[in-house]
Amino acid sequence: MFNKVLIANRGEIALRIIRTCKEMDINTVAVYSTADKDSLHVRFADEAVCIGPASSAESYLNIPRIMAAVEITNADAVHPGYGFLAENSGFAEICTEYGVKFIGPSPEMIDMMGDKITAKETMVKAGVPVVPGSDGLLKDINSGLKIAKDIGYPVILKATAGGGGKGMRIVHRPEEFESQWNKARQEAKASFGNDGMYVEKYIEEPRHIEFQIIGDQKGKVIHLSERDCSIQRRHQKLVEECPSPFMDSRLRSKMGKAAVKAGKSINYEGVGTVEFLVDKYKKFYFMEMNTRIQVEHPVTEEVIDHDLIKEQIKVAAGIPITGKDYLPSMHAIECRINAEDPYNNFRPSPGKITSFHSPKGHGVRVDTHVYAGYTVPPYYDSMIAKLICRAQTREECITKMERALDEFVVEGIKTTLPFHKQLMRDKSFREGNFHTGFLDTFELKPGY
Ligand code: MV4
Repeated sequence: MFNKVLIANRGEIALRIIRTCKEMDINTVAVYSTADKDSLHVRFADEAVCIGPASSAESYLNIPRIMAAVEITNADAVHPGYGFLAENSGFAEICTEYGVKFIGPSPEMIDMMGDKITAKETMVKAGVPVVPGSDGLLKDINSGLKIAKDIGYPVILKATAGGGGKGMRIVHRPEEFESQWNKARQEAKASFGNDGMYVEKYIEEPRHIEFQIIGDQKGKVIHLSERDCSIQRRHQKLVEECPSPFMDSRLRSKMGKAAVKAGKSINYEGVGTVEFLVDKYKKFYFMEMNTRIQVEHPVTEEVIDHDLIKEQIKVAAGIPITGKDYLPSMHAIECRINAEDPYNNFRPSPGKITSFHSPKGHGVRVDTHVYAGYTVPPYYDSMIAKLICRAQTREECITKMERALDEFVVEGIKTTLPFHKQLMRDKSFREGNFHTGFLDTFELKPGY
């Protein structure tokens, strides 16, 4: 097992990783920017190294500074968390060159899944269902138009370097193709420096259902059930849950097998997420694979009752997986509490938290790095807490979430708490009747 893990991240996930390391008797090193000097991850780690000023580029994204912290503290592993350098293959490679374990998959695996066309081609070869569309990169606009005609409109143009919605355009009619093609390419070029595009049949009103997988160094891969992440706004997830209200045991078995097949075909090592689109006929299609621990991992932890960070560290240290696929034995829902004003287009609302009281009680979990008196800096993402509830049934889980949201007090800044309170009372949400476009027509009313 590792002796000392450096956590190349901040906020709640840095704290989350430190907690598990403590329980595993592993020493921890926090790195922090000057803006985070009062953060709990700095206080709770065994050692802490300041790596630069507030800007991410000069701190949490700065590989030479992080490697300097690795060197002076003599850490033998690096946990990247999510975001920042978690899917940066160059960082994974440099860690390996330094002789420290990058807790995650190999650089090659990160690159293979980071390029969406390569990822899709790999899944086709493995026999995982994908959305009908172009075979690889589109050579020019005319080949795109021809494929669109063959598969039928609407279609969706996607950037191979994309993900998370950037460089993506829906095309409803052939007349729109050229303008959407130009817009998508421009956006991809500006965002990723790569304007390679592919085209797919557009799946209308899909669910986003992802499977958690874990692979060990011996080639064993298992799945740990799904998470429904259809409640999103502008490609930012706000609520995740397991089981998906859309799931049945037959579909779970089929999708779980496909997710494991996806992982096995590439000899996947570490925790990963296989994202699928599921249409109204319950047909499912591979969308993307994430090669990191995700924000919403606690939902899975609550329903299978295992510490995913611990399992992730164990496989990184070469310990084989012993169990088999895990099925949910409870219901769990996570609400992301962001420092944003839901009444003003979810505008960021950084600043000093003057009072903070987090909900407690049976089946209630809060993952957070903030406290009364803490100042939310404006430089990083706006999530300040994750509220996770679990209960025997979805009904009870929603009821518990309503109770917990009512107990949650955050003063001094605006938060997404009112949004979640209204969502939990929404008829369609309660009936499990929603898809990825659900929030496009959701109107926040005053009084929450
Ligand atoms: C799609 C799609 C419909 N059809 N692909 C959004 C981000 C990126 N991961 C892929 N995305 C989508 N791909 C086809 N062929 C709809 C979306 C999509 C979406 C997917 C998951 C969650 C929220 C979404 C919101 C809008 C569009």
